[in-house]
Amino acid sequence: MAAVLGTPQTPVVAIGSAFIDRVPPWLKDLAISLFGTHDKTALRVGILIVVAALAAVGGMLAVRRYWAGALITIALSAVAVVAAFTRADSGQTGFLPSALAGVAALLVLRLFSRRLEPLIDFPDDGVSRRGFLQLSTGVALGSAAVAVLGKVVGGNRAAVADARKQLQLPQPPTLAPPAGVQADGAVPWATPNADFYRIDTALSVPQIVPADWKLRIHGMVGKEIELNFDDLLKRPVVHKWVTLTCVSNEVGGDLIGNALWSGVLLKDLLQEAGPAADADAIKSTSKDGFTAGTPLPTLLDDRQAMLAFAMNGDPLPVEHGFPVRVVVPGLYGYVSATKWLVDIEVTRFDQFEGYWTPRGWSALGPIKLSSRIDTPRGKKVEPGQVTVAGVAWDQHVGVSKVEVRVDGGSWQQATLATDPSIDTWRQWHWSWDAPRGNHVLQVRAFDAKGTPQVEDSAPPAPNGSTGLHTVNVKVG
Ligand SMILES: Nc1nc2c(c(=O)[nH]1)N[C@H]1C(S)=C(S)[C@@H](COP(=O)(O)O)O[C@H]1N2
Ligand SMILES: [Mo]
Repeated sequence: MAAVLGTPQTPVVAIGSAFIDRVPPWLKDLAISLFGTHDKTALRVGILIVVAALAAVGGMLAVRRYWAGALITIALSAVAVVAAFTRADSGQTGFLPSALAGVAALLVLRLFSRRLEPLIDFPDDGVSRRGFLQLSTGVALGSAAVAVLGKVVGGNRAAVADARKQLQLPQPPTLAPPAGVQADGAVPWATPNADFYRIDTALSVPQIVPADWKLRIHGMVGKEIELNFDDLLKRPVVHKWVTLTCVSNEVGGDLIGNALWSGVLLKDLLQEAGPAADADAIKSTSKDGFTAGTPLPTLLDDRQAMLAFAMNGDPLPVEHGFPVRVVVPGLYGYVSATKWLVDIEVTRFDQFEGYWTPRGWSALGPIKLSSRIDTPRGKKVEPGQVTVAGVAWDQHVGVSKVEVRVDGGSWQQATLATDPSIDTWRQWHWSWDAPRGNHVLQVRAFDAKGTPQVEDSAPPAPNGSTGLHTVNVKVG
């Protein structure tokens, strides 16, 4: 139904999205730590279970008292309709799937309760039984037909997938990682798109064909700019390795990935627009109403913040922001990396709040210096020479040293791999003469100025976790 109407707001998506907009930070963290990047699947399944249970109760009530079942049905669809109305990407018709689903449910309920009533009083009546079975089959076939129609008419998704496949984008000179960046035993220095962590509030991913994409840069500027996808591609293109990190990443976590991004410098576009002298931020907005507040200086300095359209040489995957997203080295994603970007307002931090700020997260989100052990992890190793390796990162500051210690002993210096710039993670390895027994490995990194990472444990909220990654290893 939602597909026929060309809106992402199916009843489950509407309720789920409104729910996501309202969860407190601790619940978001809990969901991510329980389900990882499958948190959205878990939410969908959860909503379906709750709705199915309520519908079953409604159905049972309706056999004897139609109005009681009808009331539950109306309440359920009302929740979905209200939820749909609160969504930025709802448009004029966003409430319709939920409303129509409610009407259909009422109709089915009415038909079923009529057929079931005689069956309860006369359980052996063959005619009533046949009637009931026919009705059940009819309703099942009808639902299946609507679902198939939805898939066929839901061409938006297919059209976007198709447009993405057809797209010819300027290619980087090479996709190969620079020499010497990979440490043996650490994760791949370049994260394949398919393995790149995904975090966003979008239960149904916004679908934008490049031909429809438009960006407006406005607000406190001398000259408003509006550009479409072709205009964007006509501008000088940069290719740059940047490591993206989520503020919700726990110590040792995997909400971090490194990719070769291709795009257009925000610095050039913003300078063309001419920000007012007292502007200090941009508010970037996505198609589905997510917003990020980013300090203007991080977009105007030499770090090459960009409007990215490609990731590791491919058009952005749809779930990573197709066709255009923001990438700002050094800042957590929630304050910078807006996917499905449609609007940039030049403004001041005292005039607005980004999506996560009123939900318990800091307005500013520079990435914190951190380090992680990738190997050995979770498996027994043989006594003798054991490779300990991992990654460390302090984007746009740089990592100068990494140390490892065993069982709380003295810190040992690890060997650093090279880094092409201060905007990517830096890999390291250390050779450990491992004795038999159970041991504890820890890692710490130092930034470019020689300052060590914060050892005290802090949770992700409000502005990023701290603490030492600690790994237990069984040797022998
Ligand atoms: N439209 C939109 N963009 C978004 C978000 C979002 O919820 N909606 N989440 C941000 C957050 S919190 C992070 S960490 C990065 C993650 O980008 P990725 O999914 O491509 O790894 O996207 C950012 N951009
Ligand atoms: Mo994030």
